Amino acid sequence: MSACPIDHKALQTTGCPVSANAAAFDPFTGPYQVDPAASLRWSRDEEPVFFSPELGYWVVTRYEDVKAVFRDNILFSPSIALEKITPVSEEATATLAKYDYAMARTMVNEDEPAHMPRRRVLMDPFTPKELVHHEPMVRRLTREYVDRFVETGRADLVDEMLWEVPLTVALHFLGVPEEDMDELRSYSIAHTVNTWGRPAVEEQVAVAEAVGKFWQYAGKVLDKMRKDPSGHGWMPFGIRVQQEQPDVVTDSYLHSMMMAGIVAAHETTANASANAFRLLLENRSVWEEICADPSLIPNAVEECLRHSGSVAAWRRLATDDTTIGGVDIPKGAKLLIVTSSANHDERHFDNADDFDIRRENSSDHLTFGYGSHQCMGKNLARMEMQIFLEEFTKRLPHMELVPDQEFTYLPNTSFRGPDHVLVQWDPAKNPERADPSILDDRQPVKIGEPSKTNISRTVSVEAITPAADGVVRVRLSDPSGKPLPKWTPGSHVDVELGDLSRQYSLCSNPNDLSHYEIAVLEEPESRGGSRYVHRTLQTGHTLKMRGPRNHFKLDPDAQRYIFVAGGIGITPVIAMADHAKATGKDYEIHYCGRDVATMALLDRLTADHGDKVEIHSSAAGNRLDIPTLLATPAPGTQIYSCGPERLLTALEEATAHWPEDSLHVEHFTSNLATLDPANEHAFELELRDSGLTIQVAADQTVLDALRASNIDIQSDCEEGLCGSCEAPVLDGEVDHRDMVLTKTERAQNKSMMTCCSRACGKKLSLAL
Ligand code: FMN
Repeated sequence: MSACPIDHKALQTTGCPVSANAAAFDPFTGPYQVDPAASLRWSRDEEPVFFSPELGYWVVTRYEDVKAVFRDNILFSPSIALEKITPVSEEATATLAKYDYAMARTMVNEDEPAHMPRRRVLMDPFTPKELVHHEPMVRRLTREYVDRFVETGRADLVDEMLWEVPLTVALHFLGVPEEDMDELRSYSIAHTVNTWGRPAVEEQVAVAEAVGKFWQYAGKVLDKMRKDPSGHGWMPFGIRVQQEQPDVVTDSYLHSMMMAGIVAAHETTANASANAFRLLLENRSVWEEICADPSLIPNAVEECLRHSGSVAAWRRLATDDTTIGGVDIPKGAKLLIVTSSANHDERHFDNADDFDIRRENSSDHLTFGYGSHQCMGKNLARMEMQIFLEEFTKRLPHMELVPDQEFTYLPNTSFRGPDHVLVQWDPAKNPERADPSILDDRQPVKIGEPSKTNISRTVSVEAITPAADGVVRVRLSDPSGKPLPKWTPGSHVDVELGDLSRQYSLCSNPNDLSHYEIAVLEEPESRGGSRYVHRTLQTGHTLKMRGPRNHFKLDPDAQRYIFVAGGIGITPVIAMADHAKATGKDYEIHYCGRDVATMALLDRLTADHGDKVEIHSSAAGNRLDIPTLLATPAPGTQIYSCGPERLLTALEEATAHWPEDSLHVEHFTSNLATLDPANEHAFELELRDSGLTIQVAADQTVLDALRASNIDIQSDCEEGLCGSCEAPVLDGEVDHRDMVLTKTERAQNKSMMTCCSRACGKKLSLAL
């Protein structure tokens, strides 16, 4: 038990200000071991940063605070990340010494300025282009292990597969020769207990023995590799780098790196996979969904990592007096940053306790850490988990958890996964018995963060009805009658039409989730999407749909709204007007079109909004006089418009003298030209949170350059329309080319759309 670090004299309080909950916090037993996120809900709500006298650590539990600690690796040193959380007995220390155990700093716990130069030179084998080469090995191992038990009807997924495959993958990735794999495998577990657990005194010596042997054996294997470092794998790569840059990658560094690399790649993935299977099988309908549609697997993996990650908490040391979430933290304070709690923070994840594989921001989870120390192997782990799930959903979709089993966990603060996951199935129902060709199906692995493009749901076309000349209304619903996700006015969905993906605004009633409605205009110059809706799509068909997403949100605080729609741009506007009416707001609608026969939703608009609507048809000669409408700025009034470019430009001009950001527009089309390297210049991208500087070539987008460097960033339309790939800008002038940011947002230069915008000058700095 550590002394309370609070200076009571200075505070002039009597008693210790550690709250009862904080005093009772014990990460080694009870609720934290059962469910760390749930056990700290009180903290997220009431005391997000607290001192634990039991642990001697300050505990940080909210998303933004945990991320802020990860972001600053100088103020919050990683040096204690691998420190033994329970002091080691003298006997155990002597045992480790017997083996010359000299685990030094590794990537995980190394301070600057040493850390980043090493990380940079050792990163290459982890980039997507290199990882692709490991995919066949992961597939082969997964297939072999499942083959062993697929006909038996019962297995312990951990003992029979999930423990060994990630370890073997890790050993292959490191380049360890096959003949040395078995021995290294046997030592690996001891390390976790040694570092993160609370072994009893008598256990400590046994653990130290195994750790010492692990250390020695790793040294032997390394020596062998040194004799011929030409092979694939991270260690031979490291040895080659060492030959060129011996000051950056030292001898002792390689030895520590080998041992830490095995642990880092092995247990995290084994535990994460075990957690994922438990979670998915406990949520049977989700399991069935991914069996039916394996394209959902990449995001399901991400949501499993968020909801039930294998790294429950991590550690940092405050190198100066500071504050976290408004709480004073003294220099020298040790911090337990509880990523599993951050991942369930309602302030960042809506309905955070729900397990939702279509969640758009699942991949914001902090299970891999964040910033300059983010897990280098994250994409290898993602690949393994995707392949495991693909194999099981294909071969054992009928597998279920053995009922009433009790899940146990190795008591430790940081690594979390069940010791056993028992499953059973009827081998007579194995799909491969009836159709062995299913074994040949391959789901593409998504290396890197899954983009939103993967998160789709199937919807049925309930009805297609004419809505005006050239416009149809399409009614969509869930095939099993489940309610569709909630949405807000201004939202759109992305719909797959043949090989194309197109966005359509929702124009039905957001309170009725039994169906969605969209209205689609057949474009005379259609690239295929709207033509497909009009000519191929039929009632009873199913479609893949993603979203809803909203980049055209109604400001709930506006006193008054002016809605201006041009043609098919009425779709988001009508939903906004419905909302304004329902919430008793003052509003007016101006609906402009060529002639009334082509104007969709007119009946509904006039029926529901009566005298609030003005129809402007050029055929009837009553065009909207925009300059007159907007002649007098009205503070508190917000203008929302969607329609053809010339309408939006006219509105922009007419509101130049209005308060900033009075006008909100949504573009249906992009006028983004394709990237022409002859007219572009290369520039440098500084990624401050990651401590990296990368180059963006003239023929490359910022998004491409980020992906190639293993930076997680989402994207969807990749033509500057949807806003998914936004990144925060710290420095440098952005050449904005998107259709999403407002003029003020552009001028503020605080964010950019990485799919299309570039640097005006030679350099941009981003908060990534
Ligand atoms: N087109 C429509 O006909 N109705 C809509 O409600 C609609 N909403 C859109 C919402 C957003 C956010 C965006 C970016 C576009 C929207 N579009 C809408 C345009 C379509 O996505 C698509 O570009 C159009 O149907 C033409 O596609 P095509 O050239 O493949 O036929």
